[in-house]
Amino acid sequence: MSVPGSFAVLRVLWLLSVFGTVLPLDGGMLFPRESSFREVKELNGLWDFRADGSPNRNEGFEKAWHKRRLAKTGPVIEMPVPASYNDITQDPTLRDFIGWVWYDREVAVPARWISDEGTRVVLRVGSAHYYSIVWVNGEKVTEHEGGHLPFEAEISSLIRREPTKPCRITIAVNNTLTLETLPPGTIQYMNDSSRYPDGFFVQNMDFDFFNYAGIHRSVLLYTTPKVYVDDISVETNFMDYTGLVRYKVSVQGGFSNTLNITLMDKDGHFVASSSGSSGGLRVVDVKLWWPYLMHENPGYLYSMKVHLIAVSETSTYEDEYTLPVGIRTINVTNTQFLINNKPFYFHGVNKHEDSDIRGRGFDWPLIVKDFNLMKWLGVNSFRTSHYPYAEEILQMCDRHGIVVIDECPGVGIKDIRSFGNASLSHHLVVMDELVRRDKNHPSVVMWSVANEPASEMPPAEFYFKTLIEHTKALDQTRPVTYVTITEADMDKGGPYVDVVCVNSYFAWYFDQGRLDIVPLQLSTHFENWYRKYQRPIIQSEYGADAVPGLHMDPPMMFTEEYQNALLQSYHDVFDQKRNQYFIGELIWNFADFMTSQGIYRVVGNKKGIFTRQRQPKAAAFLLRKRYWRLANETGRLLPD
Ligand code: GCB
Repeated sequence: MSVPGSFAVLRVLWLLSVFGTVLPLDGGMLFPRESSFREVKELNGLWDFRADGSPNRNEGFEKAWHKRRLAKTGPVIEMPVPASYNDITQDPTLRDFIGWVWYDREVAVPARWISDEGTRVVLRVGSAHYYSIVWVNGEKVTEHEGGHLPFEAEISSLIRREPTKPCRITIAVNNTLTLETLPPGTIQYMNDSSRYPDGFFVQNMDFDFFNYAGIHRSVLLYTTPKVYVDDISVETNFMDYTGLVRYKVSVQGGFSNTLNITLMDKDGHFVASSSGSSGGLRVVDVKLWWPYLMHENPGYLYSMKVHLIAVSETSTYEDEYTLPVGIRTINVTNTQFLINNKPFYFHGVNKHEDSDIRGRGFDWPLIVKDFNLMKWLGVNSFRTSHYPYAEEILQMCDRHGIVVIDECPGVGIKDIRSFGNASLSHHLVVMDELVRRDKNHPSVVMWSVANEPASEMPPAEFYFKTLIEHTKALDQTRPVTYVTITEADMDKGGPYVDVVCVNSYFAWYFDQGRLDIVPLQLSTHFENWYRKYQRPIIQSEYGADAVPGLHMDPPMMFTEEYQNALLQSYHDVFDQKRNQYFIGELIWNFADFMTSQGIYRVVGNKKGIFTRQRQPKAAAFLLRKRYWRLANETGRLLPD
């Protein structure tokens, strides 16, 4: 993240220096894209489905449900994929189900994919929550721990074994959270037989959103040639009017090969080319990637075409993958967040992947609506609270110039037993998977390794130091943070983060109804953080629940007036600190969202400025006015 000196020096140093993104995982996880040499077949739609309601939730394994069609082993219902299964039926036991659920369907695989030995066929699940096991024709092909991130398995040889049969895909998914999952949870058995039936248990969690489960993103089959482009990493930089794209390509499948790299502009015109598995592309008259409202042409993307030819004694393999590339830099000083060396002020939102009926299931109409609402509001950024969002969402951010703080599912780490080695190892793997998936998105400007962990606990310091250092080693081009709420963090995690992201709920969880204390408490809070760490600060959450249509003046908690007044009292302090070290504000939350049932939530969390159905509350109009004003005051390109 160094600010460049002279272009020639920069170029040499930059090309010689160790590539900033080091990935310990086997293999890449490129988003499946069609090209002249790759095909994609979506397996979305209706799958057969059954929840394993047996007392130990293990009947499916005991009776090997994956060996036959699910419908042959018992009753099934139709289940849409992608979607959470929880809100699809009228059955409360399925909504609140804990344990294994089973999906299956048959697929007709194109004959050429089977007959052509030079074609690899890969089965990919965009995400399933939480633990998944996948079988093809009764044979296990992969398993994966963790929701929100993709996993895949090559199934070419398997489907060639019985070429005339349809291919049967079975996926078992378990949503149980334990002390070592991410997020963590505990299963509690209620053993008092005078109050609970035999075997009664509950899932406890320390986070504030419904633990939606099922196959949440697309299931795909895609092909590559036998020798193929497995992964691409790009890092970008610029000096004056010249951009640089440094790339690294990894090829799998053996054989000597030739790689040709071509960079094209948005109109498809040639810009630069190179060859070999790593190198640099020089872009004359570069068009930088700028955030929305910071430039008249935000989200500019080049296309980097990677073309592979591999020759063996008997065959020639050809592959092509085109990656969108935005050229931009990120730097952090003691007081500023710089994009392309200009100060960037985050005026944005926190979101959830959450909606009626679908739960956390991928849904294009919802995604496009949310982008339209964000642009209407004047939002230039969001945090993927509290887990990685779908890749298609990040691609939209790249195209529209919406800046992203990319958060892993490290939320609700509150129990001391969740700071052990097993938890840490898994958390490190999740960061590996997240960086591997999202490293090439220009919109992603910072990694968030956790939200509000119990950092006052003794093992937390080692845990977060390790996690943050690991993430910085994975990607030296982006800052790293974890989102904090407690003052205790000032002594613990603070030294390791590049940017202090702090949540607070003054006049809500504390000093309830006392809006008059916000200015004093908030400004003391900021001053303390800054004095201690000299790092820029983002208000990464603040807000108040408002039940839509509930009014009271003078304002009272839960009314639209109170939500507005609370936001306003925060804004006054933000404006005082904005020209010092305060670099951004992200409202909690963009929209109302579902939570577990409890006395603090009235059918979900109502801190949205939009309802769950995406209709505005009064706060949406307040925020819209503010964000457009901020865009005018902070977003203009400063003169060179
Ligand atoms: C927080 C959490 C978020 C909650 C929010 C709230 O601090 O990070 O997950 O939903 O507060 O509304 O309490």
